[in-house]
Parts: sequence; structure tokens; C-alpha cells
Amino acid sequence: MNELGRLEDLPQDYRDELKQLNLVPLWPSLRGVLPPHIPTRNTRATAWAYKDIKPLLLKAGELTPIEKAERRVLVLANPGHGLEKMQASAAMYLGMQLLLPGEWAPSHRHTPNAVRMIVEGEGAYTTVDGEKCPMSRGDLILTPTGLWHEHGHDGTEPVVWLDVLDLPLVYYMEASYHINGERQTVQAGQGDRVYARGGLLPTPVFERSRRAYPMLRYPWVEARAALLAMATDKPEQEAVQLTYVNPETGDDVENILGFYALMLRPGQTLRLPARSPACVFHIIEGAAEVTVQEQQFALAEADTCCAPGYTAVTLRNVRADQSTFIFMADESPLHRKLGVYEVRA
Ligand code: 1HN
Repeated sequence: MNELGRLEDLPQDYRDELKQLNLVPLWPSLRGVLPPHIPTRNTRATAWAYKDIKPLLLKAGELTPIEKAERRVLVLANPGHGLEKMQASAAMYLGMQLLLPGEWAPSHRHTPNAVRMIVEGEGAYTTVDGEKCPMSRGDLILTPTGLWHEHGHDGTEPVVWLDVLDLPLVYYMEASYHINGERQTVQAGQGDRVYARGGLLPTPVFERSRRAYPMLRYPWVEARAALLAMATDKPEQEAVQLTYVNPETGDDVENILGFYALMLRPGQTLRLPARSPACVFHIIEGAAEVTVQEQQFALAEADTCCAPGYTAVTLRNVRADQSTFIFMADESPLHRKLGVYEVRA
């Protein structure tokens, strides 16, 4: 490849004059912003063990009252981006949030989209756009852009969930802000009942709800049952994977990040091809060995890891006699919309 001129090759007075006028020569930086064949990725394969996070989260519960935190979260930050950036990848933010019995996280709405994957505990709920969504382990609850949301807890044990947001991207776009609100009035009705079965939509289907996000809560009992049914029905199919979709349109549930539930059969090894989006894996049930290039992570229940884009990932169910269930998040909807989505053989 042709060697391009360096900044140092230019006379100092010329460089000074450019700088003075807010001008920059492209050629010394061209290979940096446009590297050959594969992008430069700051995202590093990183794993976070729940056994490490939980005691520190409970300690945060003692150290910082909810009124002083609004959201009591420990962020799963990728060291490749710098911890202070609070990024798991270019577009993904991950955080573990604790809500203690009786606590209240007040209503707000914001431009970044969020989802919550419930990790542990019963009795908490989140109210999104007037719908009260009970939280149980493995449930996926959406709080899409602009919708009011607040969290409460009527139970007796700490509740922990994993927040996944597209905050890094929305912040980078200089489009991230929030508005605080009043406590919401809960409306009757529940999307996960209205859209309770695949292939059946409320009639008349032509007059769709006109809500951009008709279903806000995706119960784990349903996703788990769907994975098991699919594994039985399609024994020859390698990847037992479901995408969380909008039940009225079939599109990804949110605009920027994609969310999936995956089942590894007993002892199964699943090779995922290198794809352009970065990816997050979180164990809902079971245990898996995740290999990302030369790195290998042994993930137990409630553990989380991330992999950079353009990188093949191998998932192995370490249990020989039971299935392992994994929640995945990635940047596919974003990459597809922007036309940069790629799968590499
Ligand atoms: C947020 O609103 C929540 O509502 C959680 O629980 C994590 C991280 C960054 C920005 C907003 C929540 C968040 C967040």
C-alpha cells in the first residue's frame, strides 16, 4: 500500500497556519479513520461476573439512598473505551440496577432507548407509559425513547436487573437528554396479554393500536417455552434463537439495538460468524463458555460479557444434561438502517 505523507513532513509554518484557520490535512490521518479491511475497534471482549457485582451493588444500597441516586446502578464499562465513557461498545451501555423493598425510582423520560432484563428478585415493577409491568427473572421490559418510566418495589428481597441502553450512540449524536415527571397513573391493560400468542393479533388488524410500542413486557415464561418448542420442532436446526419483535410490525422492538433469546442444547457448541455489530451475552439460566478470538470466558448464571464487532464468537453449553438460556443484545438494527451491516464467512 502507498505510504502517505506524515504531518511531520510538512513545514512548521504551514502547519501553524492551518491550525490557526481550523484546517487539518487529511492525508496524515486517512489510514487511521479508514483502516484497511477491518475497522479499528475500541470495544474489548470483556466479562463481568455477577458474584463480583452483587455484593458491591448491595453495598451501594447501604451507602447511597435511592433519593441520592435516582437510579442505583453500577455500570459495566468496557476498559477499551475508557471506564469514564460508561460504554460496553460503541452504541451499547450496560448497567446493573438495584431496587430495595419499598424504594421508588421516580418517573422520567429520555431520548435514549432502554430495556431491562430482570436478573434476580420478585415484587418490583416498572410503570412504562401508564402500563404496570411486573418484574420476574428473565423478563424483558422495554422503555423506548420518550416513554415515561418509573420503578417501584412491593416485595421483600432486593431486586436486580440489567439495563441495556443505546446511550453512547444517542449521547455521541448530541441528542441525549431527560425530563422528570409526576408519578404516572396506571392504566388497565397489558400488552403481554393482548399479544399473548404467536400468529394471533387483536381484530381488526387493520386498525393497529397506533402505538409505536404496543408490547412493553416480554415475559420469560413465554420466551423460554417458545425456545423449548422450537428446539423440539426443529431438531436439525443449529441455532435455537428468537428475536424480540414488535408484535404488530414484526420489526425489532427498538430502533437502535436488537434483543434476542438463545437456547444452547445440552453440550451444544454454537459458532456465530463474525458480523459488523458488537454483541452482549447474558446468562439467564445455565452456564456457558464464550470464546471471542483468543479470549475465553466461563459464564455462570447472571454473568454478562461483550464482544466487539467483526469478530466470530463461539458459545458452548458446559452443561451436558441441561439447556442453557442466554439473553443477547446487539447493534444490528442500527447497522442495518445505516447500511453498514455485514456478515463475514
Ligand atoms: C435510566 O433512565 C435508567 O430508568 C437506568 O432505570 C439506567 C442509564 C443512563 C441513563 C438513563 C432507568 C440509565 C438511565
